[in-house]
Amino acid sequence: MTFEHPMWLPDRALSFLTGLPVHVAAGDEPLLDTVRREAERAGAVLVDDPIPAGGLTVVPADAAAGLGPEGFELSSAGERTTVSYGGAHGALYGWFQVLRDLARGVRHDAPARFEPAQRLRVLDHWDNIAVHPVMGQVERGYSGGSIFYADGALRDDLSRVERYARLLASIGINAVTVNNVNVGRREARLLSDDLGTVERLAAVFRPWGIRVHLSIDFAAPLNLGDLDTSDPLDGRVAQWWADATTRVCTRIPDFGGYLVKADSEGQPGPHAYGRDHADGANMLARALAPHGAVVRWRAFVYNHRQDWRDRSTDRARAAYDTFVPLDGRFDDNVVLQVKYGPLDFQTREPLSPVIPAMAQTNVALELQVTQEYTGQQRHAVYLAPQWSEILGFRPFGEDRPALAELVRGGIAAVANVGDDGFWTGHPLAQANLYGYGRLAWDPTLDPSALLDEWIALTFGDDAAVAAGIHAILDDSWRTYESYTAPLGVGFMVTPGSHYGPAVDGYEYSPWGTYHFADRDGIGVDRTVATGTGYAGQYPEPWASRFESVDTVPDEVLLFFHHVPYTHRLHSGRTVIQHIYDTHFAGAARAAGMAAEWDALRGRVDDDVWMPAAERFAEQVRSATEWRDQVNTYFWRTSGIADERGRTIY
Ligand code: GCW
Repeated sequence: MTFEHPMWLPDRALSFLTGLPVHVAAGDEPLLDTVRREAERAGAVLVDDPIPAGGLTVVPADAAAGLGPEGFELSSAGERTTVSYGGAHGALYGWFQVLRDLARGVRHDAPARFEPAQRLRVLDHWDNIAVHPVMGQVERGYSGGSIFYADGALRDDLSRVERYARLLASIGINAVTVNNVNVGRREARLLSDDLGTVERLAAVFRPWGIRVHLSIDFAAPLNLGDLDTSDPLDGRVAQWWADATTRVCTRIPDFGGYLVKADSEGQPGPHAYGRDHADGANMLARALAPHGAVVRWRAFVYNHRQDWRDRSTDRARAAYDTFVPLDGRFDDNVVLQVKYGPLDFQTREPLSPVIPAMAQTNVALELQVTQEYTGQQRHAVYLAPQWSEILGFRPFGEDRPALAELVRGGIAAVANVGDDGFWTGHPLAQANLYGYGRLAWDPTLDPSALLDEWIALTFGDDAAVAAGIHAILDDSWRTYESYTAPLGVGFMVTPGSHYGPAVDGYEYSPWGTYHFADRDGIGVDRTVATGTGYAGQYPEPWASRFESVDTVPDEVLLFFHHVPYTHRLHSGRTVIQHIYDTHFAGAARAAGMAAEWDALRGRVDDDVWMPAAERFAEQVRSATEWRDQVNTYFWRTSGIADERGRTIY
């Protein structure tokens, strides 16, 4: 590969520091060395004592300031800016905050305090070492191959991984999982004879304050050929994991922990031995605890072999039914990792009821930065507004805590980076990685302001470019929603690839994702009164709000209710007219976005403009296809014409 885009950290961001005196407190913490190297790279003048009157000073904060190990305070007085850090991680994060501020002309005359809301801010890579016959090198990856692995092994040259680590540190990410949660036989060996791969990756991430995590095969004691069982309550199995974990942590003392997809979509788990998820998770947790590491156990568990004729099973209920009875049984270093919605990373879902229900468990929220169901990095879809809505949702009512305050186990997301020259396929998909890191640090940040921050750091200060890209991306998630599955009904994608429309693609499948459209109406009755009872998994006031068609928010109406096409939304439109109107408007808006990008030709570098322009053309084609298939399907099914007489096929 010849071309590599610098993302939001081009060297011009550093040039603000060229020639400036920088003082970094004495101390041999490796992360302070990283800050010193950053300063040298910027061409700053490193000075010891005395602390210079101008420039930048990076020093430990007074204990009285009460900063955590990753926190820092910034203040400017005259020509001097001071970073006071709680621990060396804070020094590194403070450094990058200074870069952001300098690039954007922000000053903190009154001291500003920065502290991450979550201790764990992790990106999970679904990268395989051996190329998977269907999923390829990266499962649900839309940015080329893996940045870690090629030709069946770890890459020899890890310099790109190092640049990636720096980018992640600059947005506050402090952990990375280096392999897919679907663990193949080859990848299972990362725990045994190929531990050297993990060790090398950990060495690259370490100077950037990033701990490495590993997805493990729950049946490894069996599959790696050492035992005839992987029963978590069998003493030999527990000992096997304790030994394996000690080996890992001896070679990687700052090892972060295991990520486990168990008894889910064919992955092995404790159920084979009649054990439950707490038995499985605690067994691993006990192996990890002496080393200060965690096990993240995924709550994405459901029956993926459902008979579509079976109306008594509701996939949306599965995680709650499985895990809530286990609340209180998980060890302290177990983190239950829950996808934001009860189904699967759809463009619009109600928030998973598991999160508010498990008060005695460390729950982590799982988001998807890779755009599996949101345009696969061919459509420009800025997801920070979705995440911000999720994080700000108040499950117990308006005057009670937001979701971000209920989550104590951290924030995780599936990564969107590969070996492609832009890192993220679509050049504008970089905004999602940036937005994720910043929101994981501070969930109260405004996504629209974050977008401007990212644009300024990435594209410089041409006001027309800034305004143009802002206009394209700011509302792009809602635009995508408007030309795809309507009103929270979900899953109208092509089976397998999950790209492009197939209204009935999953209707008669075993995956439990149905919309039940017929000539009279559409949607899934998940009420307590007449449906699957899912609405009752929420606390009040939401259980009642979702239960009634009168109070359910329009955007999730069809997730909770089966209604006639003539049902009138709060917006005043009927469901059928809403489908037509949003699909015409959405496809038109996609064309508008492409035109706005066109207008930036010559203002944005050609090597960025061109590949994005190709993707905008694909987005317009695909949005038109979505519009026509969805509108045609519902016109033919309902027989109700568009009030405005537009073309439907
Ligand atoms: O979203 C679905 C994906 C699978 C994925 C699974 C999961 C890793 O289609 O490819 O498998 O979720 O989250 O485990």
